[in-house]
Formats: sequence, structure tokens, C-alpha cells
Amino acid sequence: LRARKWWKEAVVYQVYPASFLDTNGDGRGDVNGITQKLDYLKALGVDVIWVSPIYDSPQADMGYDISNYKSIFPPYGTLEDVDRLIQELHKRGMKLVMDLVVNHTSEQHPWFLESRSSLDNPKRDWYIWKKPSGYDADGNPQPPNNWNQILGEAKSAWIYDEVTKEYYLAVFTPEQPDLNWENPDVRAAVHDILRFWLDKGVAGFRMDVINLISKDQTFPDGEIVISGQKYQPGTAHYANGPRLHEFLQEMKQEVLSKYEPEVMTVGEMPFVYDEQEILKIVHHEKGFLNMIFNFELVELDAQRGDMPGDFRMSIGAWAVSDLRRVVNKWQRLMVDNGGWNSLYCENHDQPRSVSHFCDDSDKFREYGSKLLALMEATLCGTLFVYQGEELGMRNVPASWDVEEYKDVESINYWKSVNEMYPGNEAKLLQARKALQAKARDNGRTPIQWDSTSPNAGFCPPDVEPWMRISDDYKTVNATAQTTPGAPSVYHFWQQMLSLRKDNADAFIYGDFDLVDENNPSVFSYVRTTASGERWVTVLNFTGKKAEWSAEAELTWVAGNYDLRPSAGGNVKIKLRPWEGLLGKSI
Ligand code: TEU
Ligand code: CA
Repeated sequence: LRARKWWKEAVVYQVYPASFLDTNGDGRGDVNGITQKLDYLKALGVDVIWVSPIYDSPQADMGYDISNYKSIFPPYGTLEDVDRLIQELHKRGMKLVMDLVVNHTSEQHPWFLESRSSLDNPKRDWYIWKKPSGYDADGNPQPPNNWNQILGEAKSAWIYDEVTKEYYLAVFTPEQPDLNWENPDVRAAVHDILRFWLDKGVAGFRMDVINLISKDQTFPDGEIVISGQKYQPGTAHYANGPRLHEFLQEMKQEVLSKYEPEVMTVGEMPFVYDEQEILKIVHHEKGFLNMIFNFELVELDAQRGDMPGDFRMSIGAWAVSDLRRVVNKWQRLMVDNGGWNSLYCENHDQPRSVSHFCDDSDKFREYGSKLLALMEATLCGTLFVYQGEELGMRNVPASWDVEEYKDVESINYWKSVNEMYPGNEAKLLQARKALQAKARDNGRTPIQWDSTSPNAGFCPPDVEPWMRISDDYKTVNATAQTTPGAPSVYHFWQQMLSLRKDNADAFIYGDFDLVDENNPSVFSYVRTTASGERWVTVLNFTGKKAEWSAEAELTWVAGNYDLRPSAGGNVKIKLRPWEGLLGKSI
């Protein structure tokens, strides 16, 4: 059950290539920028880099729309650059994980260009084509069902194509047509892509929305959950659909199981929260993937209103008890039943975690960022750190105009609010606030490497970066934080990652149990090794003082304020706002 695996112990660092480091002065990050920073990452404690898509792409969705799976987007570099990146990683004992985006391709992929060209093209069936369900009084075709686009919820997921007078399915944006996984040739083509990259020496894959590949072939309407809207989420009919397990099993059998050392696989799985279903997918013997990304923690404060896009963009309230319930659910499930977790608090689709779960004001930003590091580094699962998280980067400034937001989801959301409520200042203000809190752009601003040059060292000072650099780079940047002795967020992460590695029996392979489960402010838990060593994590997830008492005597090993003398059993400890401590029982 607790078999040792390299991919359980690895610390993964996600690179969002456009915003990492620009080495050729075009205002966009590139592959050579990643290679250049390997020593910075190695020193942090990173073992594996997962790089968001770098393949050739028209960039309708920042590379999650691929037009060639075996070549690199020219502004990012070449295949030779990637070979060099892999070599340099291997020299340092590190590995590369690629982003595999195969639920859909770009509409510019040659497969789709062929598919759309005629009804009898051999690739017609590689995508999902359907006749109109009917025509309205004016003779306009109507889509096959009511499914909406995930990144533009006001619109239909079915795109009418004049060439053959049929609709194709594109659940994200019209530029991302869904592949038809029912067709065995499509699956063989995906296997071929996997082999291509594994043969190059990549260590594994993060599989983009891999749980959406099997659709209910009767294509039923989605239930109405957004009132007053024509198009509705169809996810109930294509998230973890009827043949998902079969398709994943085939991938494992045909490709993944044939490589040594074991391939790391993490499937992104939105819209599904059912424990037993997830357990089947990640079970250590009968499962298909090492682990998945589930969305329950990052959706802690999400709630459905009556506007398209507002589940993602909502700002709901959450209590420490909600956080405890969700973390405990996934920890227990995996620890007790032979599955495996991924751990993450942010990525390129989420706001910055310190802004999301703590307080990103100047007063508390560092404490909050370190509190989250304490939590992530002491839970059971494979740890994923997102670029900039190690610096405690925060959301974009509230003063920025909506024009600074570049993401297609943000643009579609803003458009649909404006169309629904033209000139309604209250609604527009609400939408601006929602964007500032939740837009995917928050995690996509360029990395702040230094404080001295106007573009923060991300790109040359005289070049316009593809996305605006956040205003706070003079105080939040890597140069300041890596200065020896600086009590920085970076150094705290470094300390926590090394503690995690040195104590793998506890933090990777140990048991997990809640402590003081009814505390209204403090989330605390214990990790126990097979030999009975106990490590207690104590996290005050509020901006107020709180109290906590240990059942046994503890020595404090790490904390985001100063360290304290050891605590005796049953002595009340007063915690400061956002204070976190890690103790070892003696
Ligand atoms: O995201 C899939 C996904 O469903 C969410 O993370 C998404 O950002 C959110 O639901 C939007 O409302 C993956 C990628 O991570 C994302 O960047 C891509 O846009 C998407 O797939 C399509 O490839
Ligand atoms: Ca560049």
C-alpha cells in the first residue's frame, strides 16, 4: 500500500512558459529561459519540472490548443532547445513532465483541417460532427443539444461549419475542437504522441482534462443550472464518461507500462468529486494513473449564481471547517485505501494562493504564503509548486483596468456580463471584483526576478512583455528573496522542502490524522511514521489571534513567525494571525 515510488517523493514545479523568463528579447518566456533557471530551481528543492504546453499552437488558449504535437511554438524555441533542457535537467538529477492536451486539438491542426474539409474525408470521424437538431422560423440551424462552452458559458459548445453544414463539438472554445475518442485511430495517434515524448526522455505527463475524453454518445441536454440561459453545462454527460476507464487502461497497457522507470502520470479531473470513482482511477494496483488533480480545495469558495461564468468567478465565504473537511476527505481516502493524492494550492488556472486563502496585504502576505507552504509540505501526496508561489506572488493589483486581462475566459466573462447588464454599474463593478479575485490572469503575470529593471528581469527593459508585470516587483522578487539570510518566502519553502525530503517516512509515507477537529480557527493534523514518530502541523487560518493546545509535549521545528520554546502537553498556545507551526513530539 505504501510502496516507495520516485513520483511520490518528487517535488514538482509547474512552469508557465510564457511568463517564466524571456532570453531572446521578444517579451515572452521561452524554453531557454527555463534551462537558464535550473540552478535556482534545484536550490529550492525541485526534482521535476512540469511545463505547460510549449507545442506549436495558434495560442487561442495559451497553447492548450495544439496544432502540432511534435514541434515547438517558434517563439518558445526548438526541439533542440527542449533536448538541451532535458540534458541539463538530467545532469542535475531532475526530470521533465510534459502537458498532454488530447481531449481537443487546435482548429488549425492538420487533422481538423482535413476533418472539416468534406463529409467523406478519412479524418471526418476524428472529431465530433452532428447535424443540426432543426431550424428556427428564419431557417437558422440549431445546435444538437444545449451544452455550453466551458470558457464562454453564454455560448453553445457546438460550432456550425458552413463547409459541410454540420456542427462540431468544442467544449472549451471554438478554436479547440474535441477529438472523437470513440475512433480507434484517434487513440492510436495519441499513443504515438506519448511514445514520441517518452523516447525523448520525458519522465511523465500532466494530462489536461483527461476525464472529458469519453462522451455519452446519446448527447443528452444538460440540466438547467444557470437560470435564464439557453446554454447549460453539459459536464454531467462527458466528465468521467462511459468509456473513460477503458481508454485509460488501453493507454497504460499500450504505452505507459512499457517504459522504465515508471512514468509519472497526473490527470486533471475537473467536475468530478466522487471519491469511489477517483479511487478507481488512482488505485495502486487496479488504477490507470498515479494521481489526479481534483478541484475541491480551489473551489472552496465557488458558488453558482445566475450569470454565465460566475461559478468560477464567484467569491463565496468559507470557514476553516470547510478547509479541514475537504483536505481530510482526500487525505483519508488515499491514505486508507491505496490511492495517491496530488497537492496544490495554485496553478495557471487559479488565483494566487496567498490572495485566495489568506491575506495578501503588505502586513500579512509573507505569513500567509509561508502558512500555505507549511500545509502543502506536510500533507500526504505528490507536491506541486506553481511558479511564483515560492516567492509569495499575489493577484494582479485591484487598480488594473480590465484591458490588462489577456485570458480568453476573462474576456468572455466580461463580454457576457456587459451583454446581460449593459450599463449596469453595480453588476459591472461586481464583475470587476470577481475578475480581480478569480481570473486565471492572476497566476499568469510574468515572474519577478529582480527589482532594478522596469520589467523586473523577466524581459529586457526596452521590450514590452506579453502581459503586464505586477506593480509590486520592487518588493516581491527573486533576487531579494534569494539573498543569503533573507527571511523570505523562498527560503521558507526551501526549508520546508528539505524537511519534507529528510523525513519522507512521515511526510510522504506516514499516516494522517486530524488533531483538535473542532477548533474554529486552527487546522491541525499529525503525520505518524510506522515507527511511531509524530509530526504535528498547526495552522491558524484566520487573520485573528487563536488558541490551540497540544495533547503531548512538542518541540517546534519550523514556524512562519519566530520559533518558540517547546510546548508541554495540554498547555494553551496563543497563535498570532496566520501563524503556522510544525512540531515534533518528544
Ligand atoms: O483546464 C480545464 C479546466 O476545466 C479548468 O481548470 C478551467 O481553467 C476552468 O474550469 C475554467 O473555468 C485545462 C487547462 O488547465 C486550461 O488552462 C485550459 O484552458 C483547459 O484545460 C482547456 O485545455
Ligand atoms: Ca522569448
